[in-house]
Amino acid sequence: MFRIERLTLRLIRLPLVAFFETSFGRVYDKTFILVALEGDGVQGLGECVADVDPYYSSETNVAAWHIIRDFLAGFVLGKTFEHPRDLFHAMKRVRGHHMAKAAVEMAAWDLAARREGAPLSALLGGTRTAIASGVSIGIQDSLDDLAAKVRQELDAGYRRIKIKVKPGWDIEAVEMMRDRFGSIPLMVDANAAYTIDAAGHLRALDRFGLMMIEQPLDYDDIRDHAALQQRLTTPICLDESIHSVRAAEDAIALQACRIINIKPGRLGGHAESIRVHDLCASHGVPVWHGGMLESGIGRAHNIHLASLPNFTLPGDIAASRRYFVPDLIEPPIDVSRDGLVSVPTEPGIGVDVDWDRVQAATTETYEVRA
Ligand code: OSB
Ligand code: MG
Repeated sequence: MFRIERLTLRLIRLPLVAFFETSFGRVYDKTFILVALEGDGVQGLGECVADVDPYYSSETNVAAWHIIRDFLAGFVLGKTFEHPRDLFHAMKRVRGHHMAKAAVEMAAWDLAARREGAPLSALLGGTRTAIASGVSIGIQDSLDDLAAKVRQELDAGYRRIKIKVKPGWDIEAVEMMRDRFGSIPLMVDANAAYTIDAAGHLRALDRFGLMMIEQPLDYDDIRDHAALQQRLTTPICLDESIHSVRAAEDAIALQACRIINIKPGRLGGHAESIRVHDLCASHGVPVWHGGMLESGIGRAHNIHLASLPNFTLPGDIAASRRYFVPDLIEPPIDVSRDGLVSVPTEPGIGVDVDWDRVQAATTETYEVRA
């Protein structure tokens, strides 16, 4: 049981170590909202994964700021909760805005875990002490640049390579990868860059033995993915389309995918993510944890969630140094030579925030008390 007495929003901007390009564009830095909730003398943190633009999802930082400040704050401030899993329901009157809700809900999980002196993974039902780590490599200027990046990540020990694809940067890129790197665990992510008319073209990927193709078709589509999966031997993994437990149920029922990517921001927080995780487990559908270029704070949340048993495939949870140097946490998150990231054992998310760095990177602040 805990009471939420204060909510603080910070808008933070950090330069990325290297640009990141997907089928919807290239980014050089990351702007996000850090949510802090305080109650019973304890603070919990959540990181909002909305972007500056509504390209991956319809949410943006500006929209999330508005939704949290003007609506969600009122549903949680001054309220006492039995358990952090109750927050998603408490914010139910607001339709959608899962990234905004998740940032608040996840801060409450951190707060509750710290209050109990337990690591977040224990509260979430995690069973692993370390998680298997993979990398997501963006579209590069040339195939040689891509090969150099892949070499570097394989040498670092990562257990799976994902490359971003789009029309014009797909078959040749995968072919180059197989030629140069052989049978490494490899997958592609299209971020909704194709339509069902490209089914014949995408079938050319089947001969490369990819682990999966992530979100080839539209961001809210289930039906065309089901039609496409019928025509591909490569398993489809859905990311953008799985915005709720119901969407996951629909996708499984319609056989629109064989694997699901879980991102708590997209689903509305840890509790909804656990529901999707459990649903998938009951249907024999493996899941893995996605990434949204999080700082060490959001990354720590992801690590704890990925310690649940049905996260059987390596996730997009890599070392801090791939994203931000310095990160907002000290020490940063690291990966072992054999591609594992340890689950923190200290209370809550279990990482130490460098508040001077947070302060230096903050461009706007808002605070409200119960
Ligand atoms: O589709 O998984 C995605 C980053 C931003 C938005 C969407 C996606 C991604 C990634 C990066 O693939 C994963 C990471 O390294 O954090
Ligand atoms: Mg994706």
